Amino acid sequence: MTDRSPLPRRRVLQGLVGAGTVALAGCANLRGAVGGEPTVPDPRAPPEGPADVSTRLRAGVPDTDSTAGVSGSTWLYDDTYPGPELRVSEGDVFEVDVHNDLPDETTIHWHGIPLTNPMDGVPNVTQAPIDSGEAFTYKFRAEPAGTYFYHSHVGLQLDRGLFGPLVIEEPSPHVEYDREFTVVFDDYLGRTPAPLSEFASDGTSDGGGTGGMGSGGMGGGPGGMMGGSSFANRPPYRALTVNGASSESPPTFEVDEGDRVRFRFVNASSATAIDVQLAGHPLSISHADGRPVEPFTVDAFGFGSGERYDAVVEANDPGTWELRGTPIDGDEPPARAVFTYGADSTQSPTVPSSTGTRLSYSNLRARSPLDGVQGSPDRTFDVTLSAGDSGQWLINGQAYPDADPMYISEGDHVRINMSNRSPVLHPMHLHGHFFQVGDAVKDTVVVPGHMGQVTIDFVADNPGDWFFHCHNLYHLDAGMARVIRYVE
Ligand SMILES: [Cu+2]
Repeated sequence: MTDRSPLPRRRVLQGLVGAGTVALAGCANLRGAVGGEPTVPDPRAPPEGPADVSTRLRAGVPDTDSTAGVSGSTWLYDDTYPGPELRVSEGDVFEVDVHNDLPDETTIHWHGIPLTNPMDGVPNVTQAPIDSGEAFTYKFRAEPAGTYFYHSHVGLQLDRGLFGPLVIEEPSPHVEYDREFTVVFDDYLGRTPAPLSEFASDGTSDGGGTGGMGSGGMGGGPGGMMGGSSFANRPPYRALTVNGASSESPPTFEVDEGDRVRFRFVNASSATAIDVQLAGHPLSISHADGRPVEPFTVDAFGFGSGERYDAVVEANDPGTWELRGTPIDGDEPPARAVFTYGADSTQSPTVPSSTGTRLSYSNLRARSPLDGVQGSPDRTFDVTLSAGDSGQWLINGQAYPDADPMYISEGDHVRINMSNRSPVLHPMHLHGHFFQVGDAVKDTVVVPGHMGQVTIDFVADNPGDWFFHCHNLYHLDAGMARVIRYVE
């Protein structure tokens, strides 16, 4: 059975919950009738009636606490980094009261969950942003089961620390395990995020680094220099963290010999693809982006911002082992955690070897492939991902918001062929839908640099305006996004 095994998540501050009044912001219909625009169907309505599970989150600015490694530029949910893990059972109606104590407007996006459009949390696309001092109630049915995360979708707020894991528990997992841990990777900025052009001009060192995803991997390509700036891909990060801890103070996952341990890995970073490896232990990949796959055993996997993998590990070789998250496109020290059983947990952990098998998307076989994506698509979009001349990131030559919607209709089998004309990888994320990519079902997929090509297929079964974008926050902020709009 599962074990909620709370991690030693560092509570950076025991802050008081803000005492603001609850003012529910109305969720305006922002589509409206516009002359010349096609008619848009109504989105599905959020669930009615009482919620099965209710909680609240406070988005706020913690006091500066240098010992905890946060600065005034770090903004958090409930003063924790990452935000609190939310857990519900599959099928529950889940309600979250979000109180905005930030000096800026905000929203929350429930990454990967195909909920109703008004609850999707994209400012000025699915809802009016929540003003400073105001509140908004998100309500949705928690399905399907899986490992997800939630985060701000306003500007560069995600890179201030406004994210947390969300687990929807399945009633009967297809893999057996004795306990589980959620493992959230992040690139910790520790300063106020800004467009990459501003980092480039302030002379801070760091930046890209190089590093491929290796043969058979999913990413590929150097992650650094672009368009004359070494900061075109990612800002200068202070550290990579796992569950909020830097490599100097790694969290410890202590288990018993013989345990089968399920890890729920989340890449919540804003701009970093990460290679994950556990010394001495193969990883049996059981879920991709929350969706169950036929278990496939590898020594390592890479994942981009917004992707998740679950893996089961057998604790059958007592010792103290390092779980390592290495930046694929950065040169910060790896994020580290300690996995220990039947041994002295204070001894220096054995580090992963540099050799072994790596997961490729072609290894993933969804246990429940999508229905309705076989055969010829009803709509096909050929999408080119590229860099603009002055720091923008483009989809078919356009930088959002100066970009055309992609029109689809309910019931369509939609295909998007993506081709990457830039040298850096792009983790492309579709809101409101899972898509089929090869034999996998996912919501985020890495399109490798240097003419990497990826095709996704999905069924248009959730009317509304849905964001489709790069999950490198800095690429998103510089235009790499589109609205996919249902029309009649
Ligand atoms: Cu990108």
